[in-house]
Amino acid sequence: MTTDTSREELDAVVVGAGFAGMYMLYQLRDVLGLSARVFEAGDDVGGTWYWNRYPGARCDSESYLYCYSFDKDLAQEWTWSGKYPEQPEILRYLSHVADRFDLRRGIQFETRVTAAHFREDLNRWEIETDQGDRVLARYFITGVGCISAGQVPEIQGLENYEGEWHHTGAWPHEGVDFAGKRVGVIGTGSSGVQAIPVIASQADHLTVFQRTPQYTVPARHGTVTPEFLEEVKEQYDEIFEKTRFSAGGTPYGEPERSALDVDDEERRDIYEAAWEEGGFRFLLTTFSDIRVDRRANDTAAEFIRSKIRETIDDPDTAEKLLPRDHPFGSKRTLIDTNYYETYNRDNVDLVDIRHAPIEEITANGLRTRDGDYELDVIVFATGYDGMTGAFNRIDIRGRDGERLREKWAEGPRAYLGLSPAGFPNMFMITGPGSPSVLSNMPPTIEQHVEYISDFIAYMGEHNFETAEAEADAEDEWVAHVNQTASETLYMLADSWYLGANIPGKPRVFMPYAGGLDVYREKCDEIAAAGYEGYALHSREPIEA
Ligand code: NA7
Repeated sequence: MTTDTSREELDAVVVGAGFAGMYMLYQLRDVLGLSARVFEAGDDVGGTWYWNRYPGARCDSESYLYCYSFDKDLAQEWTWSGKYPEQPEILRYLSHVADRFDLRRGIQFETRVTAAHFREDLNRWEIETDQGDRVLARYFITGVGCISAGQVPEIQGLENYEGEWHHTGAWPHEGVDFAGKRVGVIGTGSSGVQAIPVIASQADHLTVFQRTPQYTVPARHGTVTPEFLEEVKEQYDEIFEKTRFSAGGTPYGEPERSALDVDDEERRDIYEAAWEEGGFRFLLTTFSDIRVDRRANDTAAEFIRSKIRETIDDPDTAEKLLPRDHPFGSKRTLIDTNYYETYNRDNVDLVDIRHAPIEEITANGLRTRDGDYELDVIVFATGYDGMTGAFNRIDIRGRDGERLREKWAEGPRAYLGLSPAGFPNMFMITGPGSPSVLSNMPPTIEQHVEYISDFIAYMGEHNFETAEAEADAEDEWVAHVNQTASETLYMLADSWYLGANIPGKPRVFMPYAGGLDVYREKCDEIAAAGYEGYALHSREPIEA
């Protein structure tokens, strides 16, 4: 970075034009009246939903909850087509929001932020992009997404592969033609589980390479009607209020009964009903203890295993699909449409790469320890360098030139998962250490954006120049995040929540598992106490 100060100056720079960056821009520009610019790598809005165009890509939150709540008219005028919105529909929704609030005017597309350095001499962030932009901004705000840094595993030989290959998170806009082709999908997380049934229906042959069998619950799109989606609008005030003050960003309510306090028949009936209803409700509304008590969890896990055995015709395939090495819900719960049924198709094979790992990508396919597979297309549904990957791709430096990626070498650290100590006036929307991915995303994003916006307004009113998390407050928060996670079953799975999918990444549980409701309360208390835990410095030196 140069030291020239004659460059454009803005009140705020925001990185990313997904749900988070778009709403942040609206707050900064239209509510606070500040100058702000969003830098976005894609050529339009959408974030995750701009990049994830793989077949079957869909949201796992119910459509009427997967939207902004900040504008009543917006909520009333948009009508979803079904229970879970498909990627193109969410993109249309976000495009509609961008039009409605004239957001594109404040977004610079096809521009990646490469560096953000805090200039202590100016009390400003100096931001550089890959398009040669250099701007100064009082506030540096990230809306980079929790799962945006795609991860293609380093498998020997990929450079020699003569077929076509794609990562689900960087899918070609023109689509991929699978007709008549032999396709391999590596990975059976949310992306793989959504893509596999659709690819199977289009390809000549599909081979699925599975490392860890997962628990997946049917989505059941048919259980929501157009009438319901219209009716729900009349109750939006109440629904959004419940959502805001819920643990998981849904209005479903928390179950009170324990899975261990009912007899086998009643428990089975409750699971059956939730299985028929489909989706996250199976995890969230059946029993109070399946996420915290291993014995309770085992009852849900065994129920799902029984469903897998019932569904799969071939017992060997069923055996390979049975998840046994982690509790249900300890990895991200999956929601599917015809996932298990797909393995009954003649053109689909399942290969267990836990026992026979992939050794090499060859010119014509891939080789596992047990044999060769000829493939015309390889789909990497291999996930993301979650929570921290997108930050580490930017050269972010705070006070004394400290690099964020060095500060986070042993795991991410930030007060409230929002503000890293030593990085004044930096805010991370749904950053590591906040509820983020453990909640339905729009409410958790709105909570953060509104907190940041209120904080910035407060700073203006009180003539504060910088806000910086105090190291003690950060330490306490990080300890609290770790303590909260240790009381759950999340620690028992090798998940991306823990960074376990990335070789060499420190094993630290990154989201805050205490719930959006509890988190919101803490943030509100902190704000009411004059932003306790932050050192606030005035614009003018205070004379003694
Ligand atoms: P996920 O959930 O991280 O799933 C990635 C899948 O790829 C999972 O089955 C992994 O197996 C597998 N994987 C990852 N690396 C490898 C290697 N090196 N070899 C073989 N298999 C591998 O990513 P998704 O894109 O599906 O979902 C991300 C989030 O999007 C999801 O959680 C939702 O929040 C939406 P593993 O289980 O690690 O053994």
